[in-house]
Amino acid sequence: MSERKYRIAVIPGDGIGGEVIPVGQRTAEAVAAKHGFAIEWQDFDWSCRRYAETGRMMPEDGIAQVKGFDAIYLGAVGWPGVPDHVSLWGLLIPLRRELDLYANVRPVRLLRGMTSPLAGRGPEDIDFIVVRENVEGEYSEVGGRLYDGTDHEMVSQLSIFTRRGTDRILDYAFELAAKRKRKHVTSATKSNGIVHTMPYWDERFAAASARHPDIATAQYHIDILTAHFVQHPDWFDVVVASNLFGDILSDLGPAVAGSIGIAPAANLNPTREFPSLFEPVHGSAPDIAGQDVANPIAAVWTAAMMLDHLGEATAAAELEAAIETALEDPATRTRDLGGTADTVACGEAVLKALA
Ligand code: GGG
Repeated sequence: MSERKYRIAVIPGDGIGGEVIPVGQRTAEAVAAKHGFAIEWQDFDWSCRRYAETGRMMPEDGIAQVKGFDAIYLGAVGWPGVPDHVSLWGLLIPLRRELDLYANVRPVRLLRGMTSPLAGRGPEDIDFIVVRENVEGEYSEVGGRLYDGTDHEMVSQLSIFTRRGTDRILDYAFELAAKRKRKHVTSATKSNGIVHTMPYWDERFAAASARHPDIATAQYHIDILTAHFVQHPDWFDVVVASNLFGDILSDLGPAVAGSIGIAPAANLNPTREFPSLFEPVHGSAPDIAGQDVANPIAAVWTAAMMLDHLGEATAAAELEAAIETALEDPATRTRDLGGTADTVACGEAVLKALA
C-alpha cells in the first residue's frame, strides 16, 4: 500500500473540460503508481449546466467544500447561453480570490518534437514563464452603469492595484527568476496611456528590482511586448504582468510555441494556507466540444504542475518527459498541432511513453 495519498477536487467544468481532464487524471494515476503514491479524486459538477439547472455555477458553500483538499484540478469554464462574465464570476474568480490564488504561473516552452509556427525557432529559443497577478487589477467588480438605456448611458470599470497585491506578485516573479538559469524578469506595463495604475506598477517593479539586485530586468509597454513575443521569444525568462495583460500574454505565448492546446497553468496560493488550483489555459471550446478532437496535452502538463506542487517533482518531470516523447511522433498529435490523433489516442500515447 502506498504511504503518500493526495486528495484532489476535480471540476471538469464545461465543454472540452470533460474530455481532457479524464486524460490528465489517467496519466497522473499512471505516474503515481510508478512512484509509489496514490491520488484520490472527488468530482464536482460545477459548470454552466449546473447553472442552467440551479441558477448557480457552484453551491453557496462551494469554497468551503474544496478548502480541505490538497489541490483542485479544473477543466474549463463557459458555455453558450450563459454570459461569459456570469460563468467566470460564478466559479473561477471566486475560487481564485477566496483561496487567495494570487500567482497564476503559466509556462511557455517549445516542447521536444514540436515546431514553432515561427520559422527557424528551436526549443532553445522559447522557454519562459508568464506570472500573472490573479486576484485584482483589471478583474474588478467595482464600477457600474448609470442612466441605463438613455442617451446619457455611462459605464465605468475600476482597476484595483493594492500595494500588498502588487508587491507580492512582483516578488514572486523575482524569486522564481532567482531559481532559473537566466535570472531575468520582464515587466508588462502601459504607463504611457494608463496614468494611475500603470505608473504605480512601474514604481513597485523598480522597488522589487531593488530588493532583488541579482536579477536583470526589462520593461515594455504591453503593445510592443506582444510584438516582441512573436519576433523575439528568446528574449524572455520570467514575464510578470497584471491580471488582464497576463491573461493575454499567456494565450499568445503558447500560440508562438505551437498551440494553446498545450498550455498549462497553476493558480498558486504560495503560502499554502489553501489548496492551489490547476487548470489548462484554454477555455471550454464549444466549437469542438463533444468531438474527441481537443488536445489533452495542456491538461496533462497541468497535472504535472499539480504533482510538482504536491512535492512529487520526480513524477512530475517524468510526466512532462512523457508528453515530449509522445509529441515527437506526428501520429500522436491532435489537429491543432497539424496531426489527426483524437483526444483519447493522444492520451494513450502519453501513457505508452510512461510505461
Ligand atoms: N481553463 C479555465 C478556463 O476555462 N479559462 C477560460 C477563461 O476565459 N478564463 C479567464 C481567465 O483566466 O481569466
